[in-house]
Amino acid sequence: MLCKIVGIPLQVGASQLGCEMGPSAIRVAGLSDALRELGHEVVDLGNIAPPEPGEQRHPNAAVRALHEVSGWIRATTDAAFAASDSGMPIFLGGDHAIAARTVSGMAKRAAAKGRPFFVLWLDAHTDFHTLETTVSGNLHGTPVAYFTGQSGFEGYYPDLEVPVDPANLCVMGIRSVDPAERAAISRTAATVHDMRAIDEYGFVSLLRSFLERVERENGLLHVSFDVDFLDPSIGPGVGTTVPGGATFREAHLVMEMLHESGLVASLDLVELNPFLDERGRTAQLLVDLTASLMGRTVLDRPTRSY
Ligand code: NNH
Ligand code: MN
Ligand code: MN
Ligand code: MN
Repeated sequence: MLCKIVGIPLQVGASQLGCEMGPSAIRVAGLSDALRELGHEVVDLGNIAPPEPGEQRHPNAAVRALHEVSGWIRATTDAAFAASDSGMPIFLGGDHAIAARTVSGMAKRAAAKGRPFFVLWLDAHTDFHTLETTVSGNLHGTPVAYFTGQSGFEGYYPDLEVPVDPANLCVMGIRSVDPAERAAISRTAATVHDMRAIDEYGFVSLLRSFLERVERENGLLHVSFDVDFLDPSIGPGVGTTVPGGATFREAHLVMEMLHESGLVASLDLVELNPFLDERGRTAQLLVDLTASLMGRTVLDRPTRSY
């Protein structure tokens, strides 16, 4: 497989600065070599360039860094669409606001190929705020609402060419949802598995049903991996740690199942904050998890488990 690495060092969508170092840390932790060891071809396209400075205001006075975030995501969609012409793009964030447009760029690609498009969102948070409902004003809390076509982004974020059908969205790992997001996402057809559901049914059965659907419909799957999906004990390098996240083995199992499915078309690795990391261990774990997603196994597995 041809893997295309694209860095998007946006950090002002989060309150804690430092995500702009994320792409560098993931590169230093050895992403390209890990992929090459698995037999993949790797092209590192570098980082996309920052937008022109400027300012834009929103009636919700809490909203922070609107011009900068919308500038980055404007640039990102073209990069995502271009990178996905062949091979598998791996987008290195940067805070999660970049997914507003990695996802919509990939949705545009799927539409161009005439394939249905699905998103697996691995996160402690649903990121389903609009510009009106965000209370923190941190725009990394908005990408899912944007790319599923919720209203209120018009004139602020770039126009959405191909919205993602919420019915094709599966969110896993959830354990921190603000009241407005909770109300809004429950009005959609999105599948949302909070940690309670995962404790009760396990990742395997929940993920299996989603992957079976993607396969049945011949879909293209984008995976958006927020570091805070992980339990803070194994992934401390993130600004928004929430206790009770995926364990080391659960996270690897998710990635291994994704590999076996053969359905993943693109990946975001976001919210890594190297300033908060401990001797690079979170960056290293992201590289190892990506290796699992791209085919690293302990032993050969003749049959697939999902
Ligand atoms: N919902 C909160 C907010 O909007 C938290 C969002 N933070 C994240 N999302 N890290 O993944 O501020
Ligand atoms: Mn997120
Ligand atoms: Mn999160
Ligand atoms: Mn936040």
